[in-house]
Amino acid sequence: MNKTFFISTAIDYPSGPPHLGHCYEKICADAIARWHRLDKKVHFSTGLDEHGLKIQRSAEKEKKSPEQFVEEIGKLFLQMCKGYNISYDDFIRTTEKRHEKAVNHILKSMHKKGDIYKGNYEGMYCVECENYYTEKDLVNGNCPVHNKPVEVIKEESYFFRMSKYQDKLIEYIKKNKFVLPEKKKNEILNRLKEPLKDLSITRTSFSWGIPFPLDPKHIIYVWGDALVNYLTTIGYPDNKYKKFWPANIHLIGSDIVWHHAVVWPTMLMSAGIKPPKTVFVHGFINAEGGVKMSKSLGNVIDPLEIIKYYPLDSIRYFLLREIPFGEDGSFSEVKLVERHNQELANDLGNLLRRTTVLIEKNLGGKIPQKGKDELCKKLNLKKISDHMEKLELHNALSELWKFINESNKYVNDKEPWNVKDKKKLGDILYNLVEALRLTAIMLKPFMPGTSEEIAKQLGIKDFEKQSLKDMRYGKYKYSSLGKTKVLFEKIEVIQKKAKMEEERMTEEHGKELYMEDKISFSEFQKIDLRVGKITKIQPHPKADKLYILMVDLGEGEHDVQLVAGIRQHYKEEELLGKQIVVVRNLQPAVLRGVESEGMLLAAEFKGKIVLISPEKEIETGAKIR
Ligand code: ME8
Repeated sequence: MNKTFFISTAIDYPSGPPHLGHCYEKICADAIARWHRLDKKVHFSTGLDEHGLKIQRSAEKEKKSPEQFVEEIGKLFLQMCKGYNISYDDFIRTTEKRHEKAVNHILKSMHKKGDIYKGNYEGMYCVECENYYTEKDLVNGNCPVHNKPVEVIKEESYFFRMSKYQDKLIEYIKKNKFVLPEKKKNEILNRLKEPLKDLSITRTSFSWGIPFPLDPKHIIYVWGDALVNYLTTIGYPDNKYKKFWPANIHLIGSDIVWHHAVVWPTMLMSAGIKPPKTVFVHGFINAEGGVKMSKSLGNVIDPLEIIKYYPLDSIRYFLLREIPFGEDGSFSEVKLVERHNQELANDLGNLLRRTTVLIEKNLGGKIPQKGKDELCKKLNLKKISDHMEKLELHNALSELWKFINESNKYVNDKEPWNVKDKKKLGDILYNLVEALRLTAIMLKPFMPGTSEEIAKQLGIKDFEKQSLKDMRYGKYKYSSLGKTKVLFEKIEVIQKKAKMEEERMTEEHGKELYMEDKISFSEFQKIDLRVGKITKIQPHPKADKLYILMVDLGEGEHDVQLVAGIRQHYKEEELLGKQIVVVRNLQPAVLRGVESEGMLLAAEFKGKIVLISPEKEIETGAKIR
């Protein structure tokens, strides 16, 4: 195995717990890494992007140091990787010393090239995406990605002469399969029709980052720090990094293409390092019904939660098979259960079960001798490999399932239960065992646990060593079956999670009696009521009954804006710091030109208005039940 392959995921912001989008990216990268491990030496990196203002502010809100904050949230990301069988070779954190060394080294190389100069930055910044914006980029004055107000920054800064590399970059993008899928490449080339601006790469107004080596009162811009992780993980600046560089694939989501397709390769060009071979942009995972996951809608899917309800490999299989790789998709429990029951329990599970039961019953568990290949020749390995090369993971799986279904058809056609001739029966069963072994090798990237379980039941020793070279009929010498059992139990209840939730509610709140004019408890539960703390008050410029309030709901990154008609009942100083009750999941509304992201609760009697507050101080964001 002299060939090498390096794949990375983005490194996640540990500003809150991981969501299914983070998990999806890692599962896809894991499948690709495991595929290439079948015939190459692979380095697969993932990790955490721990610096920057977004993290600093999230920590402040929790009254924790950034170090303590990232340590705690970081554990959840590690737990997710373990739970989903993510076979990373390195989990890199940008607060590590080795990373600081790599960042300093590359920035010094860029400086030596004359590509870093001091200036003043004046412009807008969105902390949520840690990104600079110009007036032209904004949508209704807000960040185009998060639809939230941007901050105006004016500070001394060092700049990277990114503009110098515009032509070279365009040529590189045009000549290579650098940005994939094709439509993302075209989007970037379109944006590059405008002159490229130099990039502000240092900040002075906060401290949570790596000091800029040439002027330590500056902190390196979080992206200038984060992108370098791809070199740190393979040993840069030590020469050994060249074993895995240029990276084969940086796998990322669609909101960070610019950083990877423009900022990163130009930084590398400046430092005299080759750009990566491919930046592959996967799609976004939405919640049930295609709705974007968001904290305010309360529909963020927690990977550590769903794994309590569904088998790990069923979730992996569903995500890899259901969503065409490179396109957006939705998580749906109904579809997951359908695929689990049909493709995993019926197609694959029954194939194994039928085969092993027939061997146990007729041959006392002893696997017969090799006969004539009537089945394995139907497995189109070339097609699966081509799909994997083209990163069509969903098509690779669907091709494999064609073979699994061919194998089921073979059982039905041959009717081994009616075959009396021992030699003939042995030939059929051997062919099925071989078909299952080849299937298990092909499943290694996608469903590693299931693949091992099949091999165990077939009594295959050293299965971890089997790879593409073993994808030949008759290559393995069997003895007897291992312990056999059902591979996938069917999930009888669709939306198992919803069902379990219903059971929990009945347990806690009793069984409901139906009355026409009443709402059910679950209907009531849809209203997300939270305790919030008023952090800022402004009179509405166009309405003298209204205040514009900023309210901290304990969501870490930002306060929500409410417009409330209480100006004639409360003075500003009575409100500041007060805890109130907020309806968090109300559709946003615009009141006299100002957006309100929720509603506060108040009692009203004959024109008198009194705010509803918790009886005692409690953590902001506490749920009202
Ligand atoms: O962007 N579906 O971190 P991040 C699929 N620290 N993928 C999603 C997703 C969703 N709903 N939401 C986010 C950062 N992602 C930076 C990266 S790399 C040098 C620095 C993807 O935690 C997102 O596109 O916001 C990105 O690839 C990854 O999750 C981490 O996002």
